[in-house]
Amino acid sequence: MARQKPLSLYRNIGIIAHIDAGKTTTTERVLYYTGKKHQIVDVHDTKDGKGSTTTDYLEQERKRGITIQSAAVSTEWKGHQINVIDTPGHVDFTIEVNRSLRVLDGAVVVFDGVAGVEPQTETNWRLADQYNVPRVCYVNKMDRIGANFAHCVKGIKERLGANALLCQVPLGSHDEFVGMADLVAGVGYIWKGHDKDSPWDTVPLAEIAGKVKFESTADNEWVANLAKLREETIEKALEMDDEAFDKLLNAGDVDTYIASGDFSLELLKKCIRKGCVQGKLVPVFCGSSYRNKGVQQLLDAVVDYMPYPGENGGIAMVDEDGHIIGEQGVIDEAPARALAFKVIL
Ligand SMILES: Nc1nc2c(ncn2[C@@H]2O[C@H](COP(=O)(O)OP(=O)(O)OP(=O)(O)O)[C@@H](O)[C@H]2O)c(=O)[nH]1
Ligand SMILES: [Mg+2]
Repeated sequence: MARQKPLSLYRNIGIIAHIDAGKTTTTERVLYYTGKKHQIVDVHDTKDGKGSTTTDYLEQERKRGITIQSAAVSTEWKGHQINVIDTPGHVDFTIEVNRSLRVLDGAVVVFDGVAGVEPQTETNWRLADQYNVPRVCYVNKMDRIGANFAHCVKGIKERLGANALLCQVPLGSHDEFVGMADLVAGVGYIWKGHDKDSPWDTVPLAEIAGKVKFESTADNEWVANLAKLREETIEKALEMDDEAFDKLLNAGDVDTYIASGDFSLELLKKCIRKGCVQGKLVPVFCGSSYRNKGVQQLLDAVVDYMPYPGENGGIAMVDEDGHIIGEQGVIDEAPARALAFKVIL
C-alpha cells in the first residue's frame, strides 16, 4: 500500500474531553475550514432530523445530541494529512477513548471555558498519560457567559498537573469574545463577526490594547499584560533547548535576546514542538468553535506541535505472553503495517 506523503506530513490526532465540551462541534469546523465539507451542521440541530454532523452519524447520536462511538475522519491542512478521531465524552463510553488513544500520536484536549477541568477531562487526561500521548489544550466556548480562561488554565496546571504553556490568551469573553492574542507569533487575531466565513484582522501585539476595550476587568488585564505574558512563554519554551536557553541566559532577558538577532519564530516553534512531542510542555490555545473563532489557528498548532507517526519512537512488540521483546520502528521506507483499532459493520 503506497503512502502518498512522507510520514512527517501526517498527523493522527484525537479530540478528547468531558461530555459536551465541543469536540464534535470543533471536528465539524475542522472539516469545513480544511475544505472537506461545504456546510457546517451543529450538534443541537440534529435532533429533529435536520441531517447529522459528519462524526455523530448514528441514529442515537443524532437523537440525543451526544457522541457514542469514536469516529475517524481524514482531511488536509497546509500540505499535511490530518486524521482526526472525534471521541465521546460520556463516562459510559470511556472504552472508546481508550481504544482511540492506543492508535493516536497526539491529542487535542477540549475544555468548556466555563466549566474548566471536569471529571471526564481528568479520566481522559490520565488515559493519555498512560499511552504517553502528547497533548495540546483548547479552551473552547469562550463566547459563553461565565467563560473564564484563567480558571481553566489553573485547573490544567493544578488538577491535571500539566506544564501549561500559554500560546494564546483570549481577547474578551462571552459576547465580547473577539479573538485571541498569539503569544508565539506576537500578534492578535480580531474577528469582524461570528459567521463561519468572517475574516479576522491580524494586529501586532503592542497595538491590541488600542483596538479593544472590554467591560470585564479580568478581560482587560489579559490585554494589559500581553508583553509580559509573551516573555514568560518565550522563556519557558526556550528551556526545552539547551543551546537556545544558554543564549537567553547570556543575553540576560528576553528583550535583549530578541534584539541580539539569535531569536526567530522558527526557533521558538521548534522549542515548543520539542517540549510538546516529549510531553514536557502542553501548549494552550483558546477559541469558540461554535462562533467560528480559533479553529484554523488550532489546526496550525496541530501541524506545528503534534508529532508525526514514529517521531516519538517505535511501537513496542510483545510476545504471546505480553512481554516486550523489542520495538518496531515507524519508517518511511518500511512496508506498511496496520493495527485495526475499530471495525464498523
Ligand atoms: N456557546 C458555545 N456552544 C458550543 C461551543 N462548542 C460547542 N457548543 C455547544 O455545546 C454542545 C455540545 O457540543 P458537542 O460538540 O456535541 O460536544 P462534544 O464534546 O462532542 O460532546 P460529546 O461527544 O457528547 O461528549 C452543543 O450544543 C454545541 O452547539 C462553543 O464554542 N460555544
Ligand atoms: Mg461529540
